Amino acid sequence: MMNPSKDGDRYILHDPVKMPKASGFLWNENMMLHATCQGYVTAQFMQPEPAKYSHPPLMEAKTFLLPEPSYYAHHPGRFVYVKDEESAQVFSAPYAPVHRRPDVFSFAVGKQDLTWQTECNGIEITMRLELPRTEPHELWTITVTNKTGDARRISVYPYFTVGYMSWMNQGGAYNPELQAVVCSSVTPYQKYHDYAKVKTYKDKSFLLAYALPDAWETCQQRFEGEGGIGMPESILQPALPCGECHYEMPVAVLQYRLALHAGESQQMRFVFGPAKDERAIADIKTRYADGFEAARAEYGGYLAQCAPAVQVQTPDPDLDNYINHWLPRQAFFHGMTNRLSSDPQTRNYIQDAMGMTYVKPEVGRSAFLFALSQQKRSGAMPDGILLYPEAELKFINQVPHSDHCVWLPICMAAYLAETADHGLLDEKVPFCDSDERLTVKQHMDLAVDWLIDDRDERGLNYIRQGDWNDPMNAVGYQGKGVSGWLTMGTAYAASAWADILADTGKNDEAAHYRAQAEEINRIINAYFWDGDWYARGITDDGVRFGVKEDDEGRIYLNSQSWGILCGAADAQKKARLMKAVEEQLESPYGAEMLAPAYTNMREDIGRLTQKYPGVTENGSVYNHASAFYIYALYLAGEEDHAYRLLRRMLPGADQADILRRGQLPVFIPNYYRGAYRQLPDVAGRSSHLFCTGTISWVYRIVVEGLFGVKGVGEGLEINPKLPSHWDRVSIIRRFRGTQIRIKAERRQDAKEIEVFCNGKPLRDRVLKDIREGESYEVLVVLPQSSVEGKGEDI
Ligand code: CEZ
Repeated sequence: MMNPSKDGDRYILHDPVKMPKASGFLWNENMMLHATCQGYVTAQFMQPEPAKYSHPPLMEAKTFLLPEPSYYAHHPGRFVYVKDEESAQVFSAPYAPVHRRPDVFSFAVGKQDLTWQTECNGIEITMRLELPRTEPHELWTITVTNKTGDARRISVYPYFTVGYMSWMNQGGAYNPELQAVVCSSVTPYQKYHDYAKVKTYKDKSFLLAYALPDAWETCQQRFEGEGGIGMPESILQPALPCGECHYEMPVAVLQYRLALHAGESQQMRFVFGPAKDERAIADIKTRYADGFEAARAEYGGYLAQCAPAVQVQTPDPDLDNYINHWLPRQAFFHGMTNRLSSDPQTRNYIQDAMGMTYVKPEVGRSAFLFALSQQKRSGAMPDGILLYPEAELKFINQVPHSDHCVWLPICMAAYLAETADHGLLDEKVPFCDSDERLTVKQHMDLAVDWLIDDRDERGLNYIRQGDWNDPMNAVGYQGKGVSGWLTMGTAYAASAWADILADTGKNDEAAHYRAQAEEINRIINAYFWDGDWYARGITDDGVRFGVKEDDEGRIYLNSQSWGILCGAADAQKKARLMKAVEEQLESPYGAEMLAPAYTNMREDIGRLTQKYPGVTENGSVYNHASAFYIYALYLAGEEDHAYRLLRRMLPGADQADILRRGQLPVFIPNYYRGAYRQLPDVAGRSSHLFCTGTISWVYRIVVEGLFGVKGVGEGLEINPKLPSHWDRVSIIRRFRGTQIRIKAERRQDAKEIEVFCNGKPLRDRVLKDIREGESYEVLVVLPQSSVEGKGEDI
């Protein structure tokens, strides 16, 4: 039985095995946590670098977020074993590690909590997980209910994995004063000067209980004995051994013997997390002693800061639910946490700031200023933004990419459209390598000029070891290779910047950048147009790729999307490239990033071609890239086509599709497996990675494209671009301090879009002089199948 049903802002899954990786995520200001329906959990917190308190069973390499999670028997998780004291039957909640099929099961993903319910043989366990606003504490409420008409004697064992903490020092013991299992470790290090950092770390993992346990165990091996994780020997004994753990793998497991009358329930509370020392654990115990309600209210207050730009009602309730609840939540998560990295990639940081524009614009504003304060005086942007003074560029940020300046004007344009806060451009900001403080406007000029200058004798942008596409590391490492996409990025950035300059009355400068964009577009068409679509780049050896002659990687989505966005593609080119995308890249799960996926290393392109076909950049339905294309389709006036692809970003609406993706529609993932024409059996599977630049673009698409409620200098432009099969929608638009209620409907007799506000026609479809607190009722009348506005700016 698989029935993910929506219940307001909560999705409920009723089967623990059909979509085993179905998951939800929770976060707060210092941690994030990803949990599956079966009870596996991946959690990390910042101190200030990402750290763990529930580790895998082997020492883990420090890396960035993996493209796809994999789960295995000893994967970190939070579970409850239950033993019937009379029959000795055992099951576990939510499902792993015993894997006994429950009689009743649900996994409910809410915006503020995750809840599992498992019933076996008349005993029901519900596990509810919440987080407080700032501290990395998991707040667990576990309720045990006897659903039968008879008295039952059972033992219940909350089992929280601690895993392999450290090769230098790890152990664990039950602390009776704290009523907690406390596992201790020393984060491994070798350089003496690291000691100063390590000694401040929260190197203890604790499981704190508010109900007195009858027994406990702290050593994984002693807990499991020969029975293994599926049937630990020690729970078959009357009592857990109450042992200590001395440089073995620690675990936190407690035993409660319960005698429950017919229908009786017992509730227990636990806190699980990292701590510096026992004193800190004692403080934590006091903090939550009166219950979790205060923490819940405080977290609710944090989430309430997320004020979505639109609330909608359309003929597609699942899409509504995503737009109204989950999209703003996912955007807020990205912008508030920077994906829990201390050196977010610059392009991610700036795009996440764009997403904040729609839910909490002041955070987006500060992020633009902060990013610009790390710009070089030359105009170049660094590969990552360092969020605290000692932070360092790590992983991919040590590889030079040349696209980071592109995102500044493009994303700032969205912020300015939303807020009309042109004062931002006059703020003075320093550089990372100079004390000079220049205005944001001057910083932006430098960024765009840097892009314009960073071109070869043909006028094409150097790619170095990557552009938006991280693993395209061999195209230009010799200093000659160029990127078609990035050249388009430069043209698009220059024209976005020209628009901003024109909006602030700087017409001459605007004309200069516009002319630059036009010239670059001419060059793009001369070097990259391949007859039916745009090529992706030219290698160090002068070989064009992403072209008809290529057996693999013949067509790349980004060069088509950005060929439209930058204005290089005329109507004929647009029509041709859209046809090519439809034929070669579109799949039932969205548009793929490239096709055919590479099956062999191309040494002149790089490690992208070594990735598994259909995975991440090698031809998956990479949602971030799909979002660029959808945005471009709205720009091109292709609303039906755009909606079709937008809808495919979300699992559903039908159950077969949800099953195939293996994910609930509570977030848009980084990608769905692609290479649909090569590997149809796995195509469509979700990556389950909920950190993705897709989100801010989907928000922009929803606001500017689908619902057409984009801010302009003087007010709100109203121009919905609904798919032709939608007859009506209603939108509540939160905008510049007020709420505007909009109803749009198709009418037989309508010839063109007409917009009325409080009964009066708005001729240019712009609602002006918006005053805070004033009420606005807008009616939009649309012709039967609107293709109005084709090719207009959005
Ligand atoms: O990371 C994303 C980046 O965060 O890949 C995007 C890029 O634009 C984003 O800034 C496209 O390349 O290093 C790798 O090979 C990884 O594939 C990362 O590039 C990737 C994801 O984490 C995996 O999808």
